[in-house]
Amino acid sequence: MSTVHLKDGVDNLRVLDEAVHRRTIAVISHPDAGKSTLTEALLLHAHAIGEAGATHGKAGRRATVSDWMAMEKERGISISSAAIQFTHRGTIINLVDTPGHADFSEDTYRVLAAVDAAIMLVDAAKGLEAQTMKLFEVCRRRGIPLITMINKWDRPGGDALALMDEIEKRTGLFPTPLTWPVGESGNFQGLVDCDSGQYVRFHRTAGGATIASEDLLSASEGLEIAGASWEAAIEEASLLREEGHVHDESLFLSAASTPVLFGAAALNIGVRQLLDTLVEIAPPAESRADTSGRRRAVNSDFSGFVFKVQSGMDSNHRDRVAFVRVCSGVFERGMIVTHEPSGRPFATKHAQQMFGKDRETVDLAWPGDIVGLINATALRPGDTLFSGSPVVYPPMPRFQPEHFRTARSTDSSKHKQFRKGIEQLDHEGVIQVLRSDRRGDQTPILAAVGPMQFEVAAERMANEYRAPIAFDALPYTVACSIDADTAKVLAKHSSSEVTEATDGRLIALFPNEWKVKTLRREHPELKLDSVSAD
Ligand SMILES: Nc1nc2c(ncn2[C@@H]2O[C@H](COP(=O)(O)OP(=O)(O)OP(=O)(O)O)[C@@H](O)[C@H]2O)c(=O)[nH]1
Ligand SMILES: [Mg+2]
Repeated sequence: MSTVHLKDGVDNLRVLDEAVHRRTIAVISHPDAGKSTLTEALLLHAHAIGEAGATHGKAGRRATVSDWMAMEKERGISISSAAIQFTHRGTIINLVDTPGHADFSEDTYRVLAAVDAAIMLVDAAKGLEAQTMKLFEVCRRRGIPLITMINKWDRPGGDALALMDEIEKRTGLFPTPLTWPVGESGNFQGLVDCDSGQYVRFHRTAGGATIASEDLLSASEGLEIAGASWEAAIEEASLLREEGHVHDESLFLSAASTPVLFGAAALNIGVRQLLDTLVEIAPPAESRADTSGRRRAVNSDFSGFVFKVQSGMDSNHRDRVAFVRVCSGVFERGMIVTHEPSGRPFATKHAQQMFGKDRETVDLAWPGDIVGLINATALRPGDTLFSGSPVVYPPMPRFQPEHFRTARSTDSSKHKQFRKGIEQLDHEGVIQVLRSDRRGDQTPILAAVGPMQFEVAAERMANEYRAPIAFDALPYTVACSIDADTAKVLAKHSSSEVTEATDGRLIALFPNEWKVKTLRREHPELKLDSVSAD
């Protein structure tokens, strides 16, 4: 293992240099827009995999590196975010494919706390769908620069100019196309490179498994080959250019404009252009604000924070992985850092680089990188790790759960496994585990953002912990954060239930909003706050 001494001026420069060559990016959108397919296509183009969809899904469906969970393969949807690192043109890209389904948005929100930019994927036929808008709002609040990719242009769908209008009207972002489609959606004949005016023609490959080779042709060749489609594309691209829709780095970085690219991820069209865009214009890893708003320079001592904890990624080892985003300094495997919440030293002996579910030992990591710390049982999402001067990064956003069920073991001989599994799901934090005096430890309450999280919990309990569970419905839809005095008052109200989260927070559950409103009116002194924190 090489040693890097940060006090040494030269190595300080090395950290800066490594940070400049890092991009940390999430792919976000409504379900099914093609995030996992695009992730796979980016890997293919960066030569990180030889063939797209090589790991097969159910019923011959194309599978992807990022959808590694059995349930993801079976259902063809992403359930859990997956981090992947690859290199393109000397730049290291840490890409996180996120689940689009609203039930899993807690995971996606956490990822957005850990990245420096995002690719907002838009299905050409559907435009800006509901969940895309929600995630866009999160990006806006956090000031995350967005690159827009209009996907599935091979299918009949929307009109390119109308999509630009929609983006501008609904997000307020000024769209600045970097590529423009030749041919209407459903008749994809290639791209105009808006900067050079060249025609990019693609040769499709069988099933989109390999890179679609491309020819870079002149405008006159474009006219010769694509005729009226070329003319229409040039006319539209010129119109936008005249109206000032031209990429401006500072507007993009301040999240005022969004570069737009067109493509078809499943056919690998427009993917190389996106990859180049990530290298050329996406922001590198930079200083990050701590809880007080102070920014810790990338070349100061090591610091990072946990944004995700996941177990069961490797069925042979049954271990758990804490994903750490490196914010400053150099991470050296084996280094002893401070675990900020406990103030205890933490040894980083088992550190790995993730590639979907595959991984390899990582000895050094730099600002922007995502490191998997294995079996780091003390780590929870949101925890800061540092060496040298102390720092605390903001906590992870927390969601308002709206679905509540009790979980019980259906196999009494599996009591230990049941406890262990529930505890692990609680530590991961995408489902919250609440305990109530009325029920005891045997039947914890699981609180979720969406009902699909229960299905995932049941499947994981059965498969990862060999502790099958059953749920019982609860008559609650609202959770409020309360204090001890409020708990005393609520104890007299049979329609609500006072519970305690593992971290000691008191949470009251109510059948509906109306009940909470009535209580507020009758007892204005009660503390009945939102559970969510953003
Ligand atoms: N025709 C066409 N189909 C595509 C394209 N990109 C993706 N698809 C298909 O769209 C479907 C959804 O793709 P995914 O990549 O799983 O979508 P996702 O955004 O990751 O979905 P979630 O993870 O569930 O949110 C799959 O059947 C893909 O093959 C494309 O460019 N053209
Ligand atoms: Mg997906």
